[in-house]
Amino acid sequence: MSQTITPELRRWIVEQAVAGHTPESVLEAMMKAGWTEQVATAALENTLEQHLRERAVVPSAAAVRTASPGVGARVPDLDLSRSPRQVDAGDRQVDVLISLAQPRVVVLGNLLSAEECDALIAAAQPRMARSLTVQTQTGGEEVNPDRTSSGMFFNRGESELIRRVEARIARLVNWPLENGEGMQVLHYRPGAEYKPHYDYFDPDEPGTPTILQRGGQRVGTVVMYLNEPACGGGTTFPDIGLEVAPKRGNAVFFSYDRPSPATRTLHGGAPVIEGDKWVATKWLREREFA
Ligand code: PD2
Ligand code: ZN
Repeated sequence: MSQTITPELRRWIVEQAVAGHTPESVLEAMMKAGWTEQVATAALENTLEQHLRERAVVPSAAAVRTASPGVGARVPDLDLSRSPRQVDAGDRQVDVLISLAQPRVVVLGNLLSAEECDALIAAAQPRMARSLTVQTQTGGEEVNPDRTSSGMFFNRGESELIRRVEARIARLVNWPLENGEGMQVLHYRPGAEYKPHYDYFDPDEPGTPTILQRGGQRVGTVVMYLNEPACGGGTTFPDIGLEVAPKRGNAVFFSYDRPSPATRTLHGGAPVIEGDKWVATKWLREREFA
């Protein structure tokens, strides 16, 4: 005898489970209704497993919106109360070159030494591939035509150098090291650019709930310049008319308390006109990025 598991039957099984009936009693009821034990058991297991998977994995878009950080949410930030000129980042005094309140953008000098920049490029070079961006349609990754650079990700804490830079950034912006994604290195050749975008994940994209399961939203970015292209390659913030010069060892930090264009954190990598450009980006999440 062939018995079909209809959507109505699935719904009924889930309702029984939610109402607190034991699987044994649901099985008994199904067998009374004419189901063979073997088929009823399979239908029950399959339906309840699927229900638990769906419930556990992906929250609804509305739930994601409610769970997103909002206006005034705590975000990474530098403490400039002691000095508007320098910040103690633990193992290094970092220069503050420009500090903007809204949007929160801080241009930093001397975040990395020349040796650290060179060592990051050397460690990244053998692992470079055409850059992927997180695909918010699906939660996967894909080659993005707006990003003509090549790139790689370091694993968090993977070497002494990476640990040192990660600890420095965590101290600098007062944000737990565990909330940082693995550092990304990008390499732009002449003509390559990164068109203006937001670094947060768009809550309206279907893949975003899956992405947010690991650490929540992005709430801050640190772009570090590892070398100096001969011409072009600044980091632009079109909404506020700011362009940050790519100077070796310098960096730009910005934060965003909600995943909205109202943060005015639209930014891009202007085309490199001559020479190469190397940057390292650290994205900071709301919670531990495990
Ligand atoms: O390389 C840049 O200047 C740049 C610009 C915009 C990097 C990023 N975004 C990024 O890595 O998110
Ligand atoms: Zn960006």
